[in-house]
Amino acid sequence: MSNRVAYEPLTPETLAERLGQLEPVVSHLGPDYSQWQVQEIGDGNLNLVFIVTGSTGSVIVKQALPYVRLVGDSWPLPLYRAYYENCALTRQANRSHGCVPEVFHFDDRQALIVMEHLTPHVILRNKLIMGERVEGLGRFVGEFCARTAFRGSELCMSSAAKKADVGVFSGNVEIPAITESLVFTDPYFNAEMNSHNSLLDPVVASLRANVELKCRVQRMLMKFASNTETLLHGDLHSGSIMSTDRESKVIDPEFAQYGPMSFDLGMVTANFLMAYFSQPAHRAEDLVDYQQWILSVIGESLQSFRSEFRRLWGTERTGMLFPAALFEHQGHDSSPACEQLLEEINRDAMRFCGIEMHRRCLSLAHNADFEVIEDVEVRASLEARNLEMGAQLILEADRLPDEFALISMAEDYNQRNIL
Ligand code: SR1
Ligand code: MG
Repeated sequence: MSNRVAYEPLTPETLAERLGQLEPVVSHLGPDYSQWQVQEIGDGNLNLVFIVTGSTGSVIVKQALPYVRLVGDSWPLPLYRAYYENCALTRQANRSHGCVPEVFHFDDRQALIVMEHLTPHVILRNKLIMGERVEGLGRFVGEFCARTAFRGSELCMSSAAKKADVGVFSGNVEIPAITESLVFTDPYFNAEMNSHNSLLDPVVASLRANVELKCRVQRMLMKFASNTETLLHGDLHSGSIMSTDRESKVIDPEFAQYGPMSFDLGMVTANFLMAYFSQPAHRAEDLVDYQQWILSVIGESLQSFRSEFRRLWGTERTGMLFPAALFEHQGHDSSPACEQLLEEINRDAMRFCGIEMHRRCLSLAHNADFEVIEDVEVRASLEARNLEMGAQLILEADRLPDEFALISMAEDYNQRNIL
């Protein structure tokens, strides 16, 4: 498909003919495009996603739509977001090798990315709802977050290269605006696109009446919007991770933007906590052990983040920040500075975590962990634990020294009868 052809959404009927001459696609699927099988699998909020299978393999074709799919064409969204997603995939592939799908082809005009079909991987959120374990998950997540955070920052990059890249991503304004409102603002008032389980009304009213909480969240929004420490994935939840029983990959960085190093870590931790709190509705057998396993994933991801960050600090600190010239070359140990930074990242991650726990129950785009629970009373009792723990994380993150404290807080809320 030529870059000169005007944008047109693909369909299962037109895809093979439109992509049938593209060498990077043909080389994966085989030349006879009349034999390709095309299946639209997009169940996300924004895009078209197809699995295309030919005689010699399969690929994923992802195409942006000019509107928010979840809402419809009343909410337009620029096609150029596919360009930023492609930029993010390229950078993540370099910074965290083997952790994201390989890109085979990008078409700017068609807002289309052809990439590796991860198989037999499935969306991690579905595995968590089914009670399936993934070997090495915590370590994978922690290392991915540490490598992308560190290597995308001026701890590693030159000032000029990093600032040029901030410039590249600065054209992407609508996508951050979605997060700014849906994540940080809408949950805390009666916004138009919000919805929540009405049995949660008293809990929600108390959150929305808490001015200290709203101020703290707005302070975190200020960091999110103004701090350009590193290139974020921007939407790292369990629907943005695909896993087998022993391997994981991160997908869908269409919300990539420059932001604070703590953001991705906080978001993904929130999604593990929501998986944890929702479990009593998903299983009776193996409940205790499975919940413990999720907590161990949280613990391992936070520990792995720290240990990988420290390793990179020691081996790849080649950027403008904390240069060896100021520390090691003067005979001064820089590790206390690294520890201080890690403490700050952990504190902010816990606050972002609490905010994500709120938004997934209160604003647009709830998560399936709770949404698939049919009994609204059961669902409300589990969501209430999640909402209240989220508030404590936002307000008291500075009293939470490490993952052990986080895990015992989660165990405590998991026993509470709030409603
Ligand atoms: C309108 S987009 C809603 C949500 O979907 C994405 O996955 C992001 O989480 C976004 O906030
Ligand atoms: Mg997504």
